Amino acid sequence: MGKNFRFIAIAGIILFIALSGCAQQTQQPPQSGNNDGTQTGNGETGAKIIEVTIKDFAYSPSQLAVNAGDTVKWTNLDSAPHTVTSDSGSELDSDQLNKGQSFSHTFAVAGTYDYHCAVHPSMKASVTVQ
Ligand SMILES: [Cu+2]
Repeated sequence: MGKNFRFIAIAGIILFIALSGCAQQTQQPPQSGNNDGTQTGNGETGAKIIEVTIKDFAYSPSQLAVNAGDTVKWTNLDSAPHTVTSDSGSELDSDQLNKGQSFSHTFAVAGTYDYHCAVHPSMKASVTVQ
């Protein structure tokens, strides 16, 4: 009788510890990190970063279609300085980009955004946001 009671008590304590251990584990978030909303690509929102290179006095690709919420990143590979400047309005208004420098912009509103280089106005391109 006394032995049985002790066994049941110990078994109960072990069971209690095991259960509370499990409960603690399930309280942890399923994923660590990536919860700050700054994920780049393959996140739940599907927002992407699309790269445009500036080389030989041209934007490549010069015609670009993106989704609202996407970010476009221009990188100047030329020795000459370039900018990313809206033809009208102020959606795109980069500083002068020297070789190796980048400019990023996130498009929130659908539309066609024509832009040019303020240093070389013959350099033209556009981003269409859908
Ligand atoms: Cu330029």
